[in-house]
Amino acid sequence: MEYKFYDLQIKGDERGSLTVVEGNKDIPFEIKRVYYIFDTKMDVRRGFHAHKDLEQIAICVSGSCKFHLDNGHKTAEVLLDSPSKGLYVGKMVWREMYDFTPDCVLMVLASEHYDGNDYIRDYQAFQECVQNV
Ligand code: T46
Repeated sequence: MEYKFYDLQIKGDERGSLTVVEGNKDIPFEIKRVYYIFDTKMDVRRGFHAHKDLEQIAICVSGSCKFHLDNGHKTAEVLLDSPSKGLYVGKMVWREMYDFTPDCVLMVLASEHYDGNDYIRDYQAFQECVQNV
């Protein structure tokens, strides 16, 4: 399964906390895009796709949410509940995000610019791709 956690260093002092992520240093790719998901309504499930080439690191900078990950052979349920916890999700992993808390801000660092053609949104098509590898 192409996922793993990165422990992001917290630089805390009497004023509070600061976490930094540097591309190609703290994480294994150059950061080309940042987006964040917030104000997610209760019981909403998002995602429902895999990426052909994109690699990403997801960080809950506030609140928490869960990821359902699936590589076509194995699945995993993963909790993101700390701004110092980065979830790496590699290519060809089906993802669904759920159980967003009302204060959840899910920030995602991406290895590529946005490209709608990189998405596989049909689960059957995803299964066929990963079974043929
Ligand atoms: C992912 C999970 C974790 C853009 O125009 N540019 C962007 O960079 C992104 C990410 C999205 N969009 C547009 C496309 C849709 O019209 O924003 C709208 C919502 O995107 P989407 O339905 O793909 O959102 P999620 O939450 O299903 O998935 C997102 C990312 O798209 C995806 O890469 O891995 O978060």
